[in-house]
Amino acid sequence: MFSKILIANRGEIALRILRACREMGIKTVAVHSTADTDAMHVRLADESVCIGPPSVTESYLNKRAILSAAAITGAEAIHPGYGFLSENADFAELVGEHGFVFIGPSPEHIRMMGDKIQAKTTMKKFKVPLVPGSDGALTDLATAKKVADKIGYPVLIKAAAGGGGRGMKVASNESELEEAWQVARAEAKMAFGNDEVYMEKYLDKPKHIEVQIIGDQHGNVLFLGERDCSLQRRHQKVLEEALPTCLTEKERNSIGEIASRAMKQLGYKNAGTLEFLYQDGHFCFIEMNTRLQVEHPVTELVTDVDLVAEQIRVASGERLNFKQKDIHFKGHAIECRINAEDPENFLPNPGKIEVFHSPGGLGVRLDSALYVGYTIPPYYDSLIAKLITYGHDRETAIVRMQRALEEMVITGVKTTIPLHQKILADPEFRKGDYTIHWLENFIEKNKSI
Ligand code: MV4
Repeated sequence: MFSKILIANRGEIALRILRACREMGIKTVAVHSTADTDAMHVRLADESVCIGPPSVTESYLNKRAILSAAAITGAEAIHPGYGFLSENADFAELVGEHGFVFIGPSPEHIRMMGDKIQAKTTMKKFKVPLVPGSDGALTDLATAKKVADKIGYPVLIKAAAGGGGRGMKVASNESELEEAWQVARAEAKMAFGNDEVYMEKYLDKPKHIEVQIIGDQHGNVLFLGERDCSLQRRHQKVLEEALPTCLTEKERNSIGEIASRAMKQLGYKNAGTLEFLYQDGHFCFIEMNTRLQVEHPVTELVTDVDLVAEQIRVASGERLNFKQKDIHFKGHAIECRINAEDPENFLPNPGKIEVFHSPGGLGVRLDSALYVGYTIPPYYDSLIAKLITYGHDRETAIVRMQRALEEMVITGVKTTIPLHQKILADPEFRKGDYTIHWLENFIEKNKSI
């Protein structure tokens, strides 16, 4: 096992990793920008190194500065958290070349899944169900038309280097196809420097269901259940749940077996998430995330597995602490992402925290790096807290979330707490059968009242 880990991140996820390290008896190194000198992750770490100015490109994305920090502190491994360098294959490779362990999958698997076409080709090979679409990249408009005729309109043109909703264009009929083709390619070229695109049938009312897996270096892969992440606004998740109540136990085990078998065949190591669209009882793989995700706590609460501890164990070469037969899904968990944003227009609202009262009690978890007197800098993501509740069923988790949100006090900055209260009180949300379009409609509807 490692004796010292460098955490190449900030905010709540840096604390999450620090806490796992502390419980495992591992020393921690924090890195920070000059804007984060007073940040909680710096205070809680055993050591800290300033890696650059506020701008992320010069600090949290500064590969050389992070590697230097690891070298001068004698860290043996680097945990990238999520965002920043977590899915940067070149960084994962550099980390290895410099004699450190990257706490995540291999650079090859990160690179493979970063290319959405390669990701789909790989999944197809391992018999994971896909959305009907082009077999690989589209080379020209004529082929695009043929594929669209075969699968039927509406279709989506997606960028191979895309993901997270960037570089996607819908065509409802043949006359819209040429423009969608041109625009998608031009946007992909601009955004990613790569104009490779592919086509999928457009699903009009799917749920976004993702499957959590983790693999060790001995060929073991665990399936840790699904999450329903359908509640998003502009491709930013707002509220997540585990397990999705739309799935029967049979469906859950079936997709779990498919995912873990595929990841075993691929030789995938560390934590990963397979993203699916789920519509009319069918799962269609769309993308894979090769990192720990923001919403991992809901999975931890329903499986009782410490995902970060397992990531560290498997990166050090140890075996997973659990066998599949040890995993028993229990209860229901919900996460509300609390952002320092105006709940009306979602504009970031950084500033100084005047009052902070943490909710608590049975079934309540708060992952946050906030403290009274802390000034949220304007340079980074606006996520300031993740409030997670657990109960023996969905209704209990919801009521507990409502109670916890009422207890929670944050003043000094505007937050998205009022939005969560509205969502949780909504009868349609309470039924639980929402799709990926529900939240944007809900926000629009609430504006006019
Ligand atoms: C789709 C889709 C409908 N049909 N693919 C958006 C982000 C990227 N991860 C994939 N996305 C979508 N792909 C097909 N074939 C609809 C979306 C989509 C979406 C997906 C998940 C969560 C929220 C979404 C919001 C809009 C569109």
